[in-house]
Amino acid sequence: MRARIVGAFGRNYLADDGSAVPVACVTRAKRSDVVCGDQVLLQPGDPALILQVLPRRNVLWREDAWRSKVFAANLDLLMVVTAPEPAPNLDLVGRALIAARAEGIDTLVLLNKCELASAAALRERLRPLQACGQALLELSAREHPAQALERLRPWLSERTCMLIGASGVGKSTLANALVPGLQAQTQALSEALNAGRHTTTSTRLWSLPGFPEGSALLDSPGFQAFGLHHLSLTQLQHALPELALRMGQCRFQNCTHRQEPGCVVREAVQAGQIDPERYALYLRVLDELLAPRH
Ligand SMILES: Nc1nc2c(ncn2[C@@H]2O[C@H](COP(=O)(O)OP(=O)(O)OP(=O)(O)O)[C@@H](O)[C@H]2O)c(=O)[nH]1
Ligand SMILES: [Mg+2]
Ligand SMILES: [Zn+2]
Repeated sequence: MRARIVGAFGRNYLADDGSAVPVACVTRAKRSDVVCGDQVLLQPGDPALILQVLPRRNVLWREDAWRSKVFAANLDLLMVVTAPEPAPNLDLVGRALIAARAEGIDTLVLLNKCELASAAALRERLRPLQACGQALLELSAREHPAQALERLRPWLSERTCMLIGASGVGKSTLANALVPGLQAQTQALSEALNAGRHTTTSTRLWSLPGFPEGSALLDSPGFQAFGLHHLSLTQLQHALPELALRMGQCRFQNCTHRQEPGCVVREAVQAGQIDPERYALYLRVLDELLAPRH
């Protein structure tokens, strides 16, 4: 029996096999990296047993010096959510975008809480990303949920779309605007685990009501770190649009854009054509790639 994983809680999973209610299932092994979005083969039972994970189209993951973590698989769109409050972390935003682009997953940046006066500063900081072609939408998930839905509609149709971002940026508020009733289903669990806080503790996949068949949304817990140790230098350079645009133009074919002579990337930084904050992000990730593994 074929099914799609829609919830992951340690060894316990929920899978959608086309019936009205998701089925509970487990893996045979104690540890596994089955994730939301995975297509699996199930052996019916109570709980059902995950026999096999079918080949993935793509997989979103992060890796630091000590461990790696898979977020989700088989995505069409990664929506990286940011907001003026709590204090935005553009390093995390940039890293999530790099991870998605390296896997060939389409990306969209969402500036949520756009009704706040403090959104102006964030809007300015995001301009360099837009200038090199990054798609970006402004929303107010809490104040204007219907408008948020209409702005996102063309992006979500017949795709599997994931919300990712720091804790408190409004991912679940937005998910609830897109999938009414979702809050009631997740809140009880979250409150039980977090003594009343609404923070999301596990990734869930929901089909989008009022959208064509095959439109799905994933909400995920906020994250604080996003290591990119697993990327190759070429993957990193292709995943940053500012660098990809200038591919092959430096004097040296294998230029790392750090201190080689005749480097068009450093020239562009000095000329103000590449944002210094984005170049600094590149250098930080580059240091991680080149660092020894443990
Ligand atoms: N002002 C304003 N507040 C918002 C908006 N959207 C969400 N919030 C508030 O931001 C806070 C955090 O929202 P959540 O949706 O729980 O954030 P989250 O990203 O899911 O957080 P985690 O689950 O911890 O990762 C809540 O108090 C929301 O009411 C918005 O558009 N404007
Ligand atoms: Mg949440
Ligand atoms: Zn260079």
